[in-house]
Amino acid sequence: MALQAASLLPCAFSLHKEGKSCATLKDSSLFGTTLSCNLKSIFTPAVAGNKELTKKVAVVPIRAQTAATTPAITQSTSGQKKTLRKGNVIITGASSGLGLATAKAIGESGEWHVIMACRDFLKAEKAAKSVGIPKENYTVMHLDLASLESVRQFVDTFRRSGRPLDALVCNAAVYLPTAKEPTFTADGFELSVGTNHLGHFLLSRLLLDDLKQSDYPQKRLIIVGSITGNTNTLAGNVPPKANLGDLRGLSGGLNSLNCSPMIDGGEFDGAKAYKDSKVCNMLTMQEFHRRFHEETEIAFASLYPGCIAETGLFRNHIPLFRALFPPFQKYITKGYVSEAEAGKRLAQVVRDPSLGKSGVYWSWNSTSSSFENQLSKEASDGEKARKLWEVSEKLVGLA
Ligand code: NDP
Ligand code: PMR
Repeated sequence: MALQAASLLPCAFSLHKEGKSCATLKDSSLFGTTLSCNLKSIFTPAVAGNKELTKKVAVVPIRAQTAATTPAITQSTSGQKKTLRKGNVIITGASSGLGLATAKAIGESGEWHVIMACRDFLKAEKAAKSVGIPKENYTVMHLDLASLESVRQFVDTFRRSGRPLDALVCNAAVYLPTAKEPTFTADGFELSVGTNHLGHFLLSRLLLDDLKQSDYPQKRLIIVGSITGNTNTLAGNVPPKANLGDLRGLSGGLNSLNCSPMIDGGEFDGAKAYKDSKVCNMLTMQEFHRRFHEETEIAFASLYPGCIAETGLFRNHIPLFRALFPPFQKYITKGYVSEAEAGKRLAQVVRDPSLGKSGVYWSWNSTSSSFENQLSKEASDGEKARKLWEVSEKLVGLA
């Protein structure tokens, strides 16, 4: 990440490579923040492992079929599994942005069936049609991550469909940077953490059993993270910074009644709540890896797909931000990626044999090569991941 961030440094910033390393960004009403940071300290902790992966997972021939019912497995003479069916992937929030672009990249191949898990059924159907995913390659299923009941219903509906589950992509998110007051999920959790983390936590915990049962050669559970939750990067140092503290707000239920709506117990801040939720996403992926990878052979992964500056994620930001954010990312930070490119990147994490390593936070360099990135201290804190897991289990009714 450090390398990536360093290569993205805006030329307009005052940057001294030697002596006092310091980049100062003047306050900008466009981006609503003043950032004065010591680049050396930001970049030093992160060592970008910008290298091609060496571990190759056995590539297994997959022949497309139109129906995905009972899997047909045969054993080859070499002892390798062969499957004759399509893979099945659930993608949450596939009605726009990254989720839709990923559904398109995967759904048009003919080798996968995409279950688009979306809160707005009609919007998702129209979106799938508008990007031209062949209708035999996708199914829209209703899922509102801001309701634990809806998550449970979704899992039931999916199981009734009779499809095996080979990959799950936790992609949906809300970002509420201009909210003055918190809003809440059906279960009374602050909306960003409730949707982005707790809804996905319950979903992935319930669907773990389904993934375990899959006979597909590569089983994957992917939780989308972000650079802005990682304080070992320049982007992650733009205030307000992610910080889960001792999880006292989360332990209290994030409901603003007898506790704070923020994970760390502080005052409500919509932008921080989103970044905190991304830290939760990245910690959850690692805790899944620690608890289940060896036993299940499922690969757990997270990623930062690049700055997809034109998606619906910024729908609640002020219009001036929405107008200037894409050129800022394209020409100043050079962190911009199109939805289509980001969708291809996430699709790689779903199905590319070379990205099958578990416990990895993937990123891409400027030539679109993937590399195993380094998470911030907090986003890789094993003890915090364990505590987050236990508190989240209680909140979603699993413990
Ligand atoms: P979008 O707003 O385009 O996509 C978010 C999706 O989440 C939408 O389909 C939305 O549904 C869905 N969603 C929101 N709330 C719920 C809910 N309660 N239940 C079910 N689905 C819901 O944003 P992006 O494509 O940018 O974001 C996708 C992921 O990428 C997020 O995890 C985000 O954190 C991550 N990301 C984005 C970056 C960027 O630069 N844009 C950078 C790094 C990571 P609907 O269409 O109905 O609104
Ligand atoms: Mg950021 C290396 C530079 C870099 C990158 C890759 C991003 C990505 N951002 C960078 C730098 C900066 N941003 C700088 C220097 C500033 C101050 C001017 C800045 C500001 C900024 C704002 C106000 N950036 C933002 C916002 C948002 O509201 C977005 C956000 O934080 O959403 C949570 C955002 C983002 N910047 C990114 C990315 C990927 C985002 C989008 C969201 C996300 O993390 O999912």
